[in-house]
Amino acid sequence: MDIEFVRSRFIKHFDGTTGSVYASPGRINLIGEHTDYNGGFVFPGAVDKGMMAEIKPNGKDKVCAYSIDLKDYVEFGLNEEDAPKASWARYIFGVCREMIKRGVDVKGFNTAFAGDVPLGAGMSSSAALESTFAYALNDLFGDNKIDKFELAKVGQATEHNYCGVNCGIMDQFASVFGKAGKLIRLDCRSLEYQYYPFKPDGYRLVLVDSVVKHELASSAYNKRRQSCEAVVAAIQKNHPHVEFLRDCTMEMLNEVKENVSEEDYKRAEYVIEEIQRVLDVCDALEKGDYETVGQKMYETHHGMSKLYEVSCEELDFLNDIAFDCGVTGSRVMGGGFGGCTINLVKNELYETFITTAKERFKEKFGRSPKVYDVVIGDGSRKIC
Ligand code: GAF
Repeated sequence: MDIEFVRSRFIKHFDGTTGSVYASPGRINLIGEHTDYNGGFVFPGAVDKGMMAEIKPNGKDKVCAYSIDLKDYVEFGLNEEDAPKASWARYIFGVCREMIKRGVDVKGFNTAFAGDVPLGAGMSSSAALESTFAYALNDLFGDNKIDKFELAKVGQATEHNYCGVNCGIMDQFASVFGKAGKLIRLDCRSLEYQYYPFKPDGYRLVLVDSVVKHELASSAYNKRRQSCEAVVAAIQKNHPHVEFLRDCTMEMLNEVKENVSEEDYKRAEYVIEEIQRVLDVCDALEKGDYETVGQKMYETHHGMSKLYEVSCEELDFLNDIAFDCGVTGSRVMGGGFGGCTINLVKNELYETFITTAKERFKEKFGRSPKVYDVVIGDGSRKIC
């Protein structure tokens, strides 16, 4: 993301002066989908693409926000009843409100922002936006008294309270805590985390974007979470210590098979298996065993498609192409219902895979998928 680009738009749109510039990244996730809100493990990393905002206190009691990419301008006050209608502005409004709730004396400001993380690709552009503003408001109005864990929670609470998505903590955590060249193994219950160097010798990590974004993805996402909670409630009757699906075994799930719907059973089966897969992949990565990493990725795709049912025709097709081309690992990434597959590809297969994926996808769906090479980058920061 080019700072001069954002700065020039800020100057042009406002009073000709400059403010401070902040940035936060989107994320990839090697493995561990829909495990975060089940108290499980995830294995994400920040990317070198994200959101950047120039911000300057304006001495007024309102926020004046300009989305450079959408060429849209919104003003809003800082009280609860001032929530803007534009969905992009609700992210900024939500972050302001959540910071105020945590005792930060947020005042009015001008801001212009832009992003280079692809929208709707499952790379979490919304978390990048939330983290950028949480980090900035903490610096500008909060003497940096809010710690990084809480900044991630501010973004998550924004999704819950202002955007209608009951997401887990993975995206915001990866955006705030990202480190160049490192994946993060995160325990989503305790928020204990470890950085894993990620430089797979002889392989490339590449995203293939189906450019599909399904309507109703948020309500379908929330419904998945409800299914998991329903199963936990059933298991708790026999096992009161159980807090999340993370605490459940397949034996426990089978004990309540007759008491939960077939659909909820499948959802829980996927989550229990997926949490174990994250741990297996971490072990495999430590041994440099990329074949196992790849095999687990395919298993995740199968589970997301057949049990959790968050894949779609286009993503299943891309996964099949990867398999046919001999790609080591491939799966749908992020919440699902569209977006990208993440692929672990041997260097020598890269060109063949990308060419084949583009050709076959175009033949079937009449348009080309987009391709992004993954570079693992740094988390939230002040640029200047
Ligand atoms: C979305 C959510 F925001 C995350 O919290 C996570 O649940 C992910 O979907 C699926 O793993 O990105």
